[in-house]
Amino acid sequence: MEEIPESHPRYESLLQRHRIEAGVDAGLTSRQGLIAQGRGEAFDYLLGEKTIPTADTAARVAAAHLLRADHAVLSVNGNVAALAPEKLVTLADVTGADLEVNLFNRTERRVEAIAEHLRDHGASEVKGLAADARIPGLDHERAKVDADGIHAADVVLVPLEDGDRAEALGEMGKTELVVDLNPMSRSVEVAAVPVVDNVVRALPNVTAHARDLRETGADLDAVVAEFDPDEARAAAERRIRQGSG
Ligand code: PTJ
Repeated sequence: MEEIPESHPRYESLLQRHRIEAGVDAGLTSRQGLIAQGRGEAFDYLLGEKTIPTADTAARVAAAHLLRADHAVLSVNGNVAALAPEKLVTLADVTGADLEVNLFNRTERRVEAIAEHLRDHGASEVKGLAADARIPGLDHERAKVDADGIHAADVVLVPLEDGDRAEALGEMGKTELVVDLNPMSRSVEVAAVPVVDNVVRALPNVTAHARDLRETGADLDAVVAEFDPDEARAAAERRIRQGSG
């Protein structure tokens, strides 16, 4: 990245690509993660590479859910670990949520590398290594979770993934907060709170809202009750299809 000046119009996007490439080289990110990043980039381009107003509202509602949860967990895959490790750790600190590595292309080596990467960025505890419980109804590696982590959580934040685990977690009665740039993805469709935004913008935004909600003593139940996820999804789709919404 040294040769690309910060003034380059695509600097942020190129930086994210670089982080994903470095994540693959470091054994954090799967090679499929490169493809997922390309898909995300295309949606981000269409969204104007900025947080649209309804994504900001959803980020505030996600913060309210994390703050009022009995037990919240931030699920971590190889892409978000490469893109935003310090942002995950800060969000977990501010909201009291646990961090748990949960992978689609799971290998023990990659789980351990991601946990270590998060600890290098300040995480005190990272779950996901025990994998001593299963999400019912899923027959792939993402079903493996910690009994005292995602399995026991009432609120789970799920950044960028495909949708079958999102659906299965919903069936377990958990509240799901999803961050994904594709408003038509299955995980966004089933989320209680769909944040249609790039994780690199959404995570610090949720953190900022959590700090603000706490400092102002906001009524968290009211923030949650007023939110309409269908409207958030529709607004993001309008923005992509028509450039407005
Ligand atoms: O690390 P693993 O093994 O758990 O695998 C992770 C990936 C991402 C490879 C796996 O979950 C996967 O294949 O996901 P999909 O089906 O490609 O879905 C990824 C979704 O994330 C797509 O809807 C993308 O639009 C979206 N996306 C990609 N990059 C970002 C993003 N959403 C938010 N922020 C991004 N930076």
